[in-house]
Amino acid sequence: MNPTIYLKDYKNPNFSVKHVSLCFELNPEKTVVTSSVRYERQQDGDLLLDGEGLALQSIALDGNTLDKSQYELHDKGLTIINPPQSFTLDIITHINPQANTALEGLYRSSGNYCTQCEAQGFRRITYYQDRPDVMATFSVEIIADKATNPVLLSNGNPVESGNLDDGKHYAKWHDPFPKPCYLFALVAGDLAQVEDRFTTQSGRNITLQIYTEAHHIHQCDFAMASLKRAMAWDEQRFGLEYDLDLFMIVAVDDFNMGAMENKGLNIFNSRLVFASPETATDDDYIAIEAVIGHEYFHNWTGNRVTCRDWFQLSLKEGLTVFRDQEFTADMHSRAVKRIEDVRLLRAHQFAEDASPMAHPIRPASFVEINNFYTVTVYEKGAEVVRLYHSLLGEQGFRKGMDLYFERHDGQAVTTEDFLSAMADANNRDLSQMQTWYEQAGTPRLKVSLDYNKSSQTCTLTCEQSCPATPESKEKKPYLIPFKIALLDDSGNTLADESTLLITKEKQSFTFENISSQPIPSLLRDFSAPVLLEYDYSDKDYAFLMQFDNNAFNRWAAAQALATSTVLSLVENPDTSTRIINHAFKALIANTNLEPALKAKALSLPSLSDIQEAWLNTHDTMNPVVLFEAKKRLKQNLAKVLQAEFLNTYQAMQQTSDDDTVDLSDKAMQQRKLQNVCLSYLASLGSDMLDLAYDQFESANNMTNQYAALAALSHQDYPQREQSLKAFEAQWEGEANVMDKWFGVQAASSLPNTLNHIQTLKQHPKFSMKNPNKVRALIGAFAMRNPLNFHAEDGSGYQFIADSVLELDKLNPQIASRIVRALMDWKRLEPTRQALMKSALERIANAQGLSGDVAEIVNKSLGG
Ligand code: 7ML
Ligand code: ZN
Repeated sequence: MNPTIYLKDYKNPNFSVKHVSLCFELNPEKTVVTSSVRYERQQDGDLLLDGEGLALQSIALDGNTLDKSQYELHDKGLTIINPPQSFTLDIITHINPQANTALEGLYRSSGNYCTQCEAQGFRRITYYQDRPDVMATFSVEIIADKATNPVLLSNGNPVESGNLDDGKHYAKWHDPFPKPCYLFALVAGDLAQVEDRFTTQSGRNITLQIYTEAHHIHQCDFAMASLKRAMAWDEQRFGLEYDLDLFMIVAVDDFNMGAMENKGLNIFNSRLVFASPETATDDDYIAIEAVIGHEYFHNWTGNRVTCRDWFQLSLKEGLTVFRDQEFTADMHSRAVKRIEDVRLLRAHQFAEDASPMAHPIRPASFVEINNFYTVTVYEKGAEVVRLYHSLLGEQGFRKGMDLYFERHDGQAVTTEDFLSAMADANNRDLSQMQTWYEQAGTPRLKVSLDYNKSSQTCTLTCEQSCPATPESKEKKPYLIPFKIALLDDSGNTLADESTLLITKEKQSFTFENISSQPIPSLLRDFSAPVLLEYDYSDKDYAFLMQFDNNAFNRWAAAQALATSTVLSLVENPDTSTRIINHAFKALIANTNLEPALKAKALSLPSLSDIQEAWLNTHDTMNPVVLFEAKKRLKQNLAKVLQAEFLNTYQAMQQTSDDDTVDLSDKAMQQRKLQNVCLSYLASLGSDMLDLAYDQFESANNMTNQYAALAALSHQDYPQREQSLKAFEAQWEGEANVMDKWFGVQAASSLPNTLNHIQTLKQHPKFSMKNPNKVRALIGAFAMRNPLNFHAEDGSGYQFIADSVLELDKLNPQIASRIVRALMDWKRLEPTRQALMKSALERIANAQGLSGDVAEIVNKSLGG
């Protein structure tokens, strides 16, 4: 087992770096990396260089080859023993990009070279102090065969290029901004490009380029347009301008994550770049714009101001997610965006916070940092940044951001530095915000209302608590901005919207001149990442669904009503669904609601949401029972409201004479609602499936084609096979579309799905070495197929265990993502609990397990 690393043990590096010169002689199996680094002593001690999987060729200090007694070589790095005050270290290493299936460091994707260095990939390229608080300027020379690698890219500005002997050529790059090595990037290969330009608010001209394989270059226009919108938005909203003259994006097929913000040279998973209406869904379009924004925004929140150490990851990620959320909200519907973000948080982050992997947004310890790129660090981290925004307002938040950059540009800092900038810029004491960084677990906010008719006063009493989590049992109270309003029984406000500041464990707020018994609208816009507990009846939810003048809360009420109904159905299958039937009927009939909001409110809560709600009052659960109850509610609503769904389905259908696809927000919203209706209707089976089949046949865009295929995928329907075959034949040449094809089959609730997945693993387009394929087939089975994953014989768990063991040898990061599906065995009913635990134990006992997987497995098994 690898050692645990603690935040409290942080020490400054012994040496700072002035400048790094790198030279790469690229070769698939033996790339020669020459590094020349100027070091300066900052404090006593040896120079500790990280390095993994490197073949050391030579090492020289100020030109003199080091004697074996002057350094120590071990499997995690190299120690230079007591070197002088300042010196230059020259090191030559050999690496093998072709054999690199972990996709960390320098590797090959579709015959091209690319890198991924965050968090600790640079140590797989050369020996270096691989830590973000070591910042330096970089010069890079790349030498490669010209015919196979006409394009040679690195960070910063191109300096020089030319031809060499033997059909080789070279390019030199210089990045003038000091950066940590995790932002280093290199790309080489046979790539096409599109180019555009952007003029900054101060009048500087920036060249923008997107690179990818030639046959995809026509699918990069939307990404380019998104980039320009992101650049303009960051200037308008935050006054932040781009700093180099060149900004490049490269799209590759083999990538562990979504994308990476390397200085001046962002590298993207191709699924987050390529878009055409035939191949990308509307959701894909919105995601591409958001991620292009996210990586671009990192240039200031991450690159210009970076993290002192990896415990501070949320400093850059929480803040940058907040910024990309605001970007999308400003470009599209703010309410829809808020709903989507909260849905994601509640479905995945709340579950993580209740799991053995629960950790604060700033963890106090870790074994493998790659395991902490989590929904907690990212999404809860963004919620915590949003708390400052709620507390300080847009202007106060902006003042805090300005001071943060004024103080820390060019530095590697901590979350405390961010907190201080926000507090100092606004003359506020925000010290209680620190609790959000230090404690894990989702806070509970229990609220009760007391109305006094004679005094016309209403008192809200709020009690906060937080369940015990691995890092601590005792919890300090949080600072919670609690946005509320009080409504009368026709939806008029009795007390206008206000934000109550909760600071204590228990606190009361009294409102005057309240003329009738109010219905409270609580936690508006989800003003804090807490679990609200208030004793609403189903009738209250139905009322709020219709009359709350906060759009987010109307959605939240619909979700709560559906969850409450599902839980009642579990307890008693004969429970009346009259209230939700009526409420949904009124919802569909409401002509004032934009279609996307209607679609959101009609979408039933995720199973994960329902599970969390169930576990609020039970120790264990049977996911299959919860799934079946949700399915029954869906079918029941579809049956009762069939005419309404059908009418709306037809009303939302768009026709165009020339077969062009309308990508306006309005058209996207209509497709959203159309396909939510289709999903309800298809749940009824039989002739309703013809509707889906017709849509599949006639669709001219991926949104409708995919939604129809997904609707068919769960049904034993004569044309199901035929549709899947047609889709495969149409899209076998488009890797990212094939991922949808794999995914839709892996998520199918039909019996025998697991056998089918075994067959699909042999499909020529499937590869265990490609993370997108693994996520599409194996990830989808574990995450989006509760019925088959939780099969009563344990076959689903064993399949995931087999897959994890196979993957761990190729790509530990991906194996470690998949293994989390087995982590929550303690929450299952006894039979499944034992089966899942034994699958996990089989992994734990395997030889040569990676540190990545071992950390998750050990935490889950309580080691
Ligand atoms: C977040 C990323 C990583 C890991 C991208 C890798 C990143 C680290 C990188 C929001 C949108 C798209 C991708 C990600 C994400 C997990 C998620 N620095 O920029 O954060
Ligand atoms: Zn990021």
